[in-house]
Amino acid sequence: MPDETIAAIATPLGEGGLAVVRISGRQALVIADQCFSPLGKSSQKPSAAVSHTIHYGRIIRAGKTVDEVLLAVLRAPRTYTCEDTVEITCHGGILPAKLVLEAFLENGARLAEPGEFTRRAFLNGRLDLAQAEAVADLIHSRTELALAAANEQLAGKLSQRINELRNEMMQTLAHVEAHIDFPDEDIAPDAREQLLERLENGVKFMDELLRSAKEGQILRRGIRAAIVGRPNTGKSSLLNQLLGRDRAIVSPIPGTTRDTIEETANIRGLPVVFIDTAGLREARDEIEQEGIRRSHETLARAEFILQVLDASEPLMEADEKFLAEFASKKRILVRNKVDLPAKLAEFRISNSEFRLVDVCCLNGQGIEALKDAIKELVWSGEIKAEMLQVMINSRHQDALNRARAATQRTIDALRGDLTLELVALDLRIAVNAIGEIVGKTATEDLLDSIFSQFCIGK
Ligand SMILES: Nc1nc2c(ncn2[C@@H]2O[C@H](COP(=O)(O)OP(=O)(O)OP(=O)(O)O)[C@@H](O)[C@H]2O)c(=O)[nH]1
Ligand SMILES: [Mg+2]
Repeated sequence: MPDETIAAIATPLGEGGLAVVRISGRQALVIADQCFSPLGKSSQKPSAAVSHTIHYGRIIRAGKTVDEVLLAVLRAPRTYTCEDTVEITCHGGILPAKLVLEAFLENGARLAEPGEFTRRAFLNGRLDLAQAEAVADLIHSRTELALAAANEQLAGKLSQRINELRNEMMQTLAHVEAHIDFPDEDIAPDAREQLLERLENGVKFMDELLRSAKEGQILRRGIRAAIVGRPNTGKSSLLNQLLGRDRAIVSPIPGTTRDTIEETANIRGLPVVFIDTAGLREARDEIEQEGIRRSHETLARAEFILQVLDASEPLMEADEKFLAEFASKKRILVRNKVDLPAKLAEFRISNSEFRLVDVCCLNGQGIEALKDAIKELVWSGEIKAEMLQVMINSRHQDALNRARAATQRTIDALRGDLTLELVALDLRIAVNAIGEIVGKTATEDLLDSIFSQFCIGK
């Protein structure tokens, strides 16, 4: 149990209606007593108050009133951190919250590090590591689907499966180790078969979890899509249509977009980061040259592309060049301006699969079909509720890959009749790697790297 009492502003810094300052630790109530002067009959000093009650009063600092506030008293262990906690709701705006925080710090609290409240929740056993990560996912989620997945993980769905897997592996390990202690008895052939079967089931289960990694990443950080094509084909108009607002400048002058423009849209529940780029052609000046260089860079980093063609113009040499050039990319061809007389003849692209969607970015025709096509390209098949229950992140993926490799080595060692010490060694590596996911085996460095990604006050 850490001794220090920590405090931080829990709301974003800026002007708003309300702000929340939070303090947690052994001295939380005592420190709050020093700063809080209750107003009205039913309000009390924090240390005299019953748990889970709210009190109206003033925060006093250096003899002066800082703000009128509501103060919530939350006594251990039924709190976020499992420690005594006080939450002050003061007026929004940077200064009131800052001064309330100052008052706490001057009376013995220490400024919390990013994620330190959640870290304490983890250290005090209220959340495991996968659940703590889900808190960050929840805060950062950009679509309802991502939120649903974060909520499932916070509720412990992933942890439950990981713990089951770990328990299975530990039992197997215990079995193997028992035989190391009694070297005279070798593992009987049928017992050996049972162990192998268990281990193989473990590998199968890990593979199942690993398959969710791609979807998990998409939901967490979104997927990047570059909008590319010749100048004036309607790339910026397409970006605006997909976002449902006028984000990028649109004009009939070719070469309007110079810099790349990046915005996230919710496409059928998936966060997609669209990047509008400068039209690709021989650059006319230095700025355009830089813009086109950035277009190519964006293209290289994108996970898929929307290649825009102008239906009112014949296929140009440049189009053909790009059609061939981007053949290795996942892509959707977007034939824009279908409201105008069609000049773009049917075309073929050798050795490349693609989808073609007709749209009109002036009136929005075809945009819904394009969204379906994007969803289908990114996430083939239905998005099922069960899938959201386990969406591993890249850290889990890394740990599972190590666990899988070690389990496979265990299987090979057991089959190859290697000494049981060697079998146990790899099996222990696997158990530890699985344990990392929920934090059963976690180093300080690992915790630092996870919690440093949190915001202050969480
Ligand atoms: N008729 C018609 N005009 C369109 C359509 N979509 C875009 N335009 C027009 O085409 C012109 C170019 O559109 P932009 O969106 O600026 O094209 P862009 O590809 O971003 O152009 P650059 O940034 O110069 O590369 C504008 O005048 C748009 O109004 C469409 O579906 N139909
Ligand atoms: Mg543009």
